[in-house]
Amino acid sequence: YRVPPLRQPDGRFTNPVIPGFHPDPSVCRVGDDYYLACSSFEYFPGVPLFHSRDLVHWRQIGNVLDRPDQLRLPASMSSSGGIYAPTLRHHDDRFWLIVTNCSEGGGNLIVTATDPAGPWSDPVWAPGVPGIDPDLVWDEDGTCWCTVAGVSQVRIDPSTGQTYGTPHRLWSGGPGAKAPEAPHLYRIGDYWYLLIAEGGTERGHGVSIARGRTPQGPFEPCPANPILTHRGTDHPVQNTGHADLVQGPDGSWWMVLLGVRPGGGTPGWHVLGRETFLAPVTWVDDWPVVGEVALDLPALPWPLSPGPVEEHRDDFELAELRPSWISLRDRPAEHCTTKERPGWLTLRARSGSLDEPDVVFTGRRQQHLSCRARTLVDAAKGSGGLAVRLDERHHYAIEVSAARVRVVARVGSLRTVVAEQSVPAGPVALAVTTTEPPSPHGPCTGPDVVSLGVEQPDGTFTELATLDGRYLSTEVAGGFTGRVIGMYAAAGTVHFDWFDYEPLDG
Ligand code: 6LW
Repeated sequence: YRVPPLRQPDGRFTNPVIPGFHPDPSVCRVGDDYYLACSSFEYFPGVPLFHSRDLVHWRQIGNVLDRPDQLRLPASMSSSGGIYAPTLRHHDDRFWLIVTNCSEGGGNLIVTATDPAGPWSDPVWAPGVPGIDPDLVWDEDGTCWCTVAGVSQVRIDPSTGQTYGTPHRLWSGGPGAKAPEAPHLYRIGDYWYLLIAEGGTERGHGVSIARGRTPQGPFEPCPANPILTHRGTDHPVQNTGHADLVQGPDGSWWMVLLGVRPGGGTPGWHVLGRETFLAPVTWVDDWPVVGEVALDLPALPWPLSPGPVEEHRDDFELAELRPSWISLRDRPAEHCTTKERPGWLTLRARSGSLDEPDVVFTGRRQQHLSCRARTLVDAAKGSGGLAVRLDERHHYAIEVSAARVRVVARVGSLRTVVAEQSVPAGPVALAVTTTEPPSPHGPCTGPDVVSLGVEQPDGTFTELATLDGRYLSTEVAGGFTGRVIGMYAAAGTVHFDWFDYEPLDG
């Protein structure tokens, strides 16, 4: 399923190419096909996997970690734990993905597949890998090197996870820059290139590069470092970093990277998480030069492959949920299933409210600044509803319980019922709309307005609350994720007949 990139009248495309909470992109090309993986943190299944033929239209074809024996996240885990920063590569007719499960009982793990849509193998654990953001690269004689944030490196047998020797420091990035991380190593022409992110994943984020004659270095930093950063600028895309390189169908070079789109005046709040952008790369004196991370990409000189567009409505008629659905922490059938009441999604509560890190919640990433989500909920045997979730401490929800509907807002340590009214017995249609505020300038304007309400049986909408979206932004909440809009069960068993997600901004 894919969200179409916006196409301008002159044929240009809109960045981000994968909107919404899709950070830490890692890309690989196999013939005419491109595959891209992202981080997924506290959600299950983990590591969304996308396919493209043109680098701008990406369709999610699965999730790499979609079985409990590949991904276990502890009940005590808080948001922004879990799965960080994969590297996806193709070698020896197989896809290899290495990633860190940062929660208790986790570590670095490697999975492989012949078809990236799955199934992926059981994990091989690599306890000798000395950090997060692991990268895999093979040199000419088949030796595999694993490079991690820091930046250090160890030799590894990726089929067993066994490492050899002591980790060896390769580079610490630019002088004074914090958090050298997200390394990727490539053999391009006569050099080995070590691409990293530095400056932290917030406004100071950037991309730097060094080159050497062997994968173990020594590495010479590029005199133009950082080769990409938007720090200190008023560019509409901020926090640019955590990149990976790939060649386009015509042999030109491109970078995928994460960036955010802050809105709402100064200082700016981003609400969709870190998104995947595309930028052109040229080479000067054997160093990469990154073009603008433009909101409008130039028309591309190769054929485009748009593919099918995601339907707005999911009727829950299929036995398996679409790959874009993500559940908090896990998805056992006793808590989340379409098989109990055919044509409905059934959620059975386990731990109460959205304030809990393991509330039963299944949603999809908010991918548009303006959008509308609706669902028809039958809460005759429980309570639950529709939520915009950033984390367990930041969410707005509209909940049905005992023929009453309530809007609940949680912001940090504050929790309040904002509105409440009775509803007729029977299923209730709930709706959430996010829209950009009328005036995007001035310090008092938030990035968006979130309105929550109910639809009456005659189709008219009753708005119960309108809330400032800034409190569900990463600048307020911190963390590494973005908004997810979805259904949850706070008590008992709750059924959802359908769920609509409709972009309103294009
Ligand atoms: C990731 C690090 C980063 O491990 O954020 O932006 C961390 N970069 O490389 C979590 O996504």
